[in-house]
Amino acid sequence: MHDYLTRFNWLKDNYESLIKKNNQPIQQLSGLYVRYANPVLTAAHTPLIWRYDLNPATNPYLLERFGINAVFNAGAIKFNGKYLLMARVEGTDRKSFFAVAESPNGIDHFRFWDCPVLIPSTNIPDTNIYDMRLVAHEDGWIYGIFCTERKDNSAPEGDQSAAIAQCGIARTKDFKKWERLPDLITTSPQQRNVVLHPEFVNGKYAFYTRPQDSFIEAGKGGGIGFGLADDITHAVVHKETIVDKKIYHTVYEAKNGAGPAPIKTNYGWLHLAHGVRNTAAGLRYTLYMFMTDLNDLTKVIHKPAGYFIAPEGEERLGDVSNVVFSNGWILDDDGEQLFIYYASSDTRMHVATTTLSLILDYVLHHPEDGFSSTTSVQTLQCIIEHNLAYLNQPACTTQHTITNP
Ligand code: M1P
Repeated sequence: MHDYLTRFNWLKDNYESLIKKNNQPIQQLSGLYVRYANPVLTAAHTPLIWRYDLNPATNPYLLERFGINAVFNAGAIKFNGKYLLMARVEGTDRKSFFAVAESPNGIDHFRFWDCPVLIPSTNIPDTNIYDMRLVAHEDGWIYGIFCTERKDNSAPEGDQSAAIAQCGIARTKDFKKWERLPDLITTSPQQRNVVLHPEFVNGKYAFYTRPQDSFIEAGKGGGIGFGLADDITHAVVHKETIVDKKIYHTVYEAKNGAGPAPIKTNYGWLHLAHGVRNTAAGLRYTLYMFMTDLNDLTKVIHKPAGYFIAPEGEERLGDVSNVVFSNGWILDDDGEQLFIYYASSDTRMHVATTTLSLILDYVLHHPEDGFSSTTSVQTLQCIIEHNLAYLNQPACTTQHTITNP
């Protein structure tokens, strides 16, 4: 009993000091956002009452009875004055589930609610569910749009990893009671990273999709798609239009996917997305932004070149290294303060804070990608000439003219 109590107090003290730890801002050279010293959620943030049987009669050694491997890819929303993250919690058994963690300020002191979320199944049970986007739709419901994964029964018996990914849809008013709706139906074999647009479009529900040929490969799906459905209770998208396509030799050459639901601004709909490129060390996931037209949601009107957030430091390491992924952000009630929640390497959650004014300046004025080394140098030359003129310095003098051999 003595050992039990010592261990219990040690666990409790560690847990409470982790939850109560204040987060410290870290300025970034880019000036685009502020990172924070500590992740906002990790496996160690999950409640002790999930992981341990606390009764010394049934667990005299106070062993963990339910292991948590990682907490990542969280949806986000402000609800009743609190910043909520709908985290993807992954057990050591590899199954993911959803759980709500709440913070009073959005940057630290995130504490999980006592019970995880039990999402009802459709008549084809999910094997694994993950990556929920939370969308407060103008129809009055809060939707949870997530990926549901089931075994691919057409795969040969020897292949126990083939899966089919589709878009699951559930809705709630209080985050406690959830109504499951039928999965989204599209013409593509698989779907992941589907997001619901927060407003009706011509009286219909609008979805950002990610058509894909197989479980891992986006293949000829092309990029981030867009489609309309008449009825959310039997959502069918008959036509997907590619809004933001994969492009050779960019940070979204291999695949891309929508992040959280876009934010409406005076200039257009602001999108955060992830882009995936190939490297000799495997895939690298970074986050990028673009803006679509207020009247034509399929038209990209601004798109800064390159990534907005890439994995840095400890973010680069984890279960799936070299990954940042975001499916949640919160624009605060003042319409200005922006909290960007992102996961690193499929392991933990972070926050970056910024303002809408600053992000609009970035999206509207950061140079676009010219898709070649030459255009990158030309862009750079324009910036340098502009600076030299401003500083009353002579224009670049060391340029070489390339002559034909
Ligand atoms: O492992 C990185 C990410 O891979 C998937 O994203 P995508 O479908 O774009 O490749 C998702 O499974 C995501 O959960 C994961 O973080």
